[in-house]
Amino acid sequence: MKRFKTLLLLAIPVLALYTTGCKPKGASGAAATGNAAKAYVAPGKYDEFYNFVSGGFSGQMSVYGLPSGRLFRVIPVFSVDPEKGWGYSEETKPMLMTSNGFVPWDDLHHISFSQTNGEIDGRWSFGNANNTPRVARIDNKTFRTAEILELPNSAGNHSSPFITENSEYLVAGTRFSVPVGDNQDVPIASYKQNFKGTISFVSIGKEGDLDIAFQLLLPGVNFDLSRAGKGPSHGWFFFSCYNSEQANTLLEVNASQRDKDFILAVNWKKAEEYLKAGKGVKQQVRYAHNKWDEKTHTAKHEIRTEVTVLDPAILKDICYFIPCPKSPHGCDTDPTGEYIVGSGKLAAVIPVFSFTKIQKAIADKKYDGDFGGIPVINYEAALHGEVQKPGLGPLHTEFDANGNAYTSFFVSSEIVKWNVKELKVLDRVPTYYSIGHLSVPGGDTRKPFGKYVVAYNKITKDRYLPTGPELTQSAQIYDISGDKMELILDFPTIGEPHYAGSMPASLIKDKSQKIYKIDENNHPYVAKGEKEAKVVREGNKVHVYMTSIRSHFAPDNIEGVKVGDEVYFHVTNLEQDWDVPHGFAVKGALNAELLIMPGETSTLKWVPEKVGVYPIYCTDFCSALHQEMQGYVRVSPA
Ligand code: CUK
Ligand code: CUA
Repeated sequence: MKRFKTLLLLAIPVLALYTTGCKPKGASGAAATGNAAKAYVAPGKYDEFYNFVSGGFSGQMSVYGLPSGRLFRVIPVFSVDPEKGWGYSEETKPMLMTSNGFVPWDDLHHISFSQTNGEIDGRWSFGNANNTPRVARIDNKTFRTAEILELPNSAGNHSSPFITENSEYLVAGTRFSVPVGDNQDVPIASYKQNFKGTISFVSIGKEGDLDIAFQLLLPGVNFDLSRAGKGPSHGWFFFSCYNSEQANTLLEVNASQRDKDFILAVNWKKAEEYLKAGKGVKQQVRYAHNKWDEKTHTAKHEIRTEVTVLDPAILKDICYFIPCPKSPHGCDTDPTGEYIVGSGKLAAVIPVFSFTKIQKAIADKKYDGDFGGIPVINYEAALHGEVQKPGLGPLHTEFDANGNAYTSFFVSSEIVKWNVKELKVLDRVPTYYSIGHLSVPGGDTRKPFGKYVVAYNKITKDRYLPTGPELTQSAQIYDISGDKMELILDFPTIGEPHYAGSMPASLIKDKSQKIYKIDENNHPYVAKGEKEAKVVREGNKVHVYMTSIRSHFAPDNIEGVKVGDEVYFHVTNLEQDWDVPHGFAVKGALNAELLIMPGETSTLKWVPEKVGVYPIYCTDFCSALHQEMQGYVRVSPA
């Protein structure tokens, strides 16, 4: 408690800096030193990296160019997006189904990429839904969310998605511990007895398919962040966890009493052995699995009903706790796989653990008792060393290819570069302001590309033209190719950015999908040419098989629709050229637009409530005659 107070006191001058609006030295450094040229990508030229950024409470993922900071695309993931019809078209609605029904929003914090041999391979990106626990896989060919899997026995999927070095698993730890099993109606104050945390190991198939292989049942704590082991530590996972006090209210007095919380080390290869040996317990639970089908251009939603749970308090050699100073947040493994960096938000040092020492401590049973039946490894026995006085409020760490680490400091608002082996601080640079995550291209893999570190900030304050009470969220790019980090660009982001990842453009750009072949379109309501355009009535359902091509719809005048009918506009875009989507909207429809990619079919459902003649039109400027791309629907009395 005392230590915490001192830290707070230290933090006050730094915080005061923000509230007085005084600019720290170097705030306009980029322009002054001409560093902006390093972020300059000439018009018509491509960026070197794709930068995928979490959209925080927007629930989406956005894609930027690095180093230009130019926004290329917002990929709708967990939230509806009327601009793209995501969650509005009949084809995409199933993607947002959960065991609780249709959920139109979530909170996406972390990004990860598929890997082969510990290197980014460019196939897929993954994101987490923090609120209604889910994980998503994005197909990097189409920049579209291809799969969403709900996680049962989880409450707040913050600690996710983290990928093993050959994409064997996507791993997800629950943020909130909750009662697990049949009896959910227990007093909140019975946290210690009844609340459990879980970690889900989701297998990733050859085609990317997500499937819960097993879950680990753990004592009630909050899992925060995690990284897979790599190289020598492949087969292990490391999670930060806080609230080892097991308090059910996280006021400082409760949850930050302890001098140390934990890092949880998980031997998942061992867990696999137990699973094979039939030591798992099957549990009946309901969770959604939603998958996009490229052939029918439609998502399928199913409810799955079973998971297998392993209990590491009984199966002794899967899990180990390692003490870690004060409210660990980030937990990162370096490119060699030997060092594990813990970042206590309220700690004054950065502890670095050694995988070799952890193994030895386990072999020699250097334990300080147990926590919920899981051994607690002695701190010193696992420790490689501590970085002394690095800054205030360490959060997250990324790495370059030269043995250096870059840690974000929320409270002192800076990035600190330090040497992993020697634990020596090498450089520090201010961020504007209060950085959360940071990201080096490949900086969480065995092969970091270095070059840049991007800061994702929590407070924007005076960096942009005022826009009312809230300013844009913001990121900053620093050149790290020299000894000194240099700020080269500020750029705004969508939603609150948490983690982000970057990969060389060469991994994706030539594989990027340009069109869908109309001959291969197996949508049940496709019209492969204007000759197939038609209106079919089935009871009170009206199916309009519609085509769109520059610059008309067929049919474009529709009659015979009655008030209260369910009208389905199945619009097929006949175009076979890159970047020629057509849009579709109906006046007054309680829905969004459709944006239909070349060769694809999308469906808008409309139940007209009033007699009238309703205009329809294409929303996406597609040719000189785009404005002529229109029509009418006549609605007659029922
Ligand atoms: S958290 Cu946002 S700053 Cu959700 Cu990864 Cu650390
Ligand atoms: Cu089609 Cu505008």
